[in-house]
Amino acid sequence: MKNLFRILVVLFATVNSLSAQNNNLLINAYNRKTTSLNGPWKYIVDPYENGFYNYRYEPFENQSNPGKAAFFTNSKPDNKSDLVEYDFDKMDNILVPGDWNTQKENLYYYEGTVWYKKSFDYDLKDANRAFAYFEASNYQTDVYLNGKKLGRHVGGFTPFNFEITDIVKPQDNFLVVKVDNKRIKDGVPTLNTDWWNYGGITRDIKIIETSKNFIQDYFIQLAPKNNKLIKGYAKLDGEDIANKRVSISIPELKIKKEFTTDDTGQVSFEIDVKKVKYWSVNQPYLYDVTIETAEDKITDKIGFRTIETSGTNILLNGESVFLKGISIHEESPSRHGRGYSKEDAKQLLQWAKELGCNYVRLAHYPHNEHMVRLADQMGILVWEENPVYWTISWDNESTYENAENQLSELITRDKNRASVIIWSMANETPTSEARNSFLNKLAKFTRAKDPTRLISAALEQSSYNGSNTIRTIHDPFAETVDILSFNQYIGWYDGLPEKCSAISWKIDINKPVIISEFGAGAKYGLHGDKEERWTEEYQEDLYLQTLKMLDQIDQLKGISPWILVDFRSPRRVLAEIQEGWNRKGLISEQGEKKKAFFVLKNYYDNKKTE
Ligand code: GCB
Repeated sequence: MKNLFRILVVLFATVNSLSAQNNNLLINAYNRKTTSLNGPWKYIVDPYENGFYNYRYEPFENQSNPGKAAFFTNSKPDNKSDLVEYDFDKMDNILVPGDWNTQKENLYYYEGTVWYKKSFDYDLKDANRAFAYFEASNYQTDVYLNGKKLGRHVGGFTPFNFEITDIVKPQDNFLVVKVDNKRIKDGVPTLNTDWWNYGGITRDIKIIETSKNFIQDYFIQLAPKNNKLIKGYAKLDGEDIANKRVSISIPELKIKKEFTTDDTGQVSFEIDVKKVKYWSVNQPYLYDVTIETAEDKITDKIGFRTIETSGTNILLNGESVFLKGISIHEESPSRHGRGYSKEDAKQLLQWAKELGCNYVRLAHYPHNEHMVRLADQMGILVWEENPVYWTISWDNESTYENAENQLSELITRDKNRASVIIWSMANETPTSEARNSFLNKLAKFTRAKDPTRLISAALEQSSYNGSNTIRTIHDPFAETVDILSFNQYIGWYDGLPEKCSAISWKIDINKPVIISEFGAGAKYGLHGDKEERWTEEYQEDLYLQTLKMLDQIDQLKGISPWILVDFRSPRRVLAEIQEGWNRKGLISEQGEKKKAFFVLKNYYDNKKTE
């Protein structure tokens, strides 16, 4: 009986410990009333999770009285005899945002739990509500305010928030955040990746203050295939949200429309527009848009464009476009750790522009929001990607839910960005029944959530009917995607660059093709002949040969070679060359441009956009 009671308590606590689900995510954190919690935080490294479990490995938070041993209680001894075996305030500081790996030498390879603590005062207006908003932390995050659990979030690259209205006090709050970046087989991504598994609160954290009933989410974009109609919705959150007036205004278009919410606090709308300056690469025009209720008002800058495919063409505002792209990892060019700032984003996107790009592939997971907001301003088209990479546990239902949740959070965050044109479901996922149905389900979910954008995935190529020189795409998921994208490494993992001239492509599917990756490793400053691995000349030759080969593909509508900048990867261990870096960058981590950069730039300068 006692045991049954204990099981019930544990069950209740588990169900009750809310996970952050994207359906309460506040969008447009940039234009709300916020207080930053960035800066120095106290931290405790806890590989055995002493602060989370008791000695029987039961989570303290599931116990009716966790006692002082649980780190989230942030306890101090009551008197000189009292035993408390930790003290956040005596610990060292770590900066938030920021990965721990590149801030602390002894945490460079660390994968496990670190506890963060920040004390703060907060003056919440009586009539208002407050939320702790995380732009991202990797990978599993448990959040506690003043000793109470706010919830858990799983996934390293998307935002989440928890309401703190009833817990936050004018003084002496302590926010304790447990971040665990252990790789797990059933996770998304799974155990193996070719990038650094940076741990920590890697992006901004802030308190967002709202009115009691506020505008939580909205979608304001042109309807698919109709450039004269804005279609969308707005969603309120609160206890009194039914039957409320919501106005949408775009002063420059002389639009001011009012709508009334339904029982769930939502409005769906259609607004006719006539003379729109369409957002494009050459004219990335953004309109000031205001969404307003009696209690709340939020503004955004939104561009209007259509994106669709027709046969083998990609049409931006009805005109065919060739995507001159580059793949990018989210690494800071100055700090050589996980990127998070506007300056990081600016440097990466400026390099892409310098290369002649009109398009970037943000690989292999959602990047920070600065990237897409800047892309909106700079006129750069964007491919965004879910971290379904290589061999996820396709059969595991909770792995699917996790993947869907991460993608859903990304779409929720970025669905008003004109620059974003493609949602990528996955990267290099070997075909199988389970994988095909996983990806099809994900694509169906994505189309329902956002019918305005294109769906793709970086697929794999294969030989045509066993021929070594004829290549094709043989993947059932090719039927589902709008754009047929695939990675190929002929000349690097598959022969030498000269092999490209022997290859021909036979792709029978009537869709636009994007080569989502090709590339070769080169150490900046290492010179030799073009057959010598790791030299700039080898990489340069591979680009020359590959571009010539790819130009033979009739449906070719874009490329995003691998990759803009050398990036950290623990897989890359070759002494003197790699030293923990994937060297396929066109630019070294020190910002030096390799010869291949200029080959690609020259190709783009001479390539017609349409
Ligand atoms: C790939 C992967 C990418 C790797 C790259 C490489 O196909 O998609 O994540 O970093 O190859 O360098 O091998």
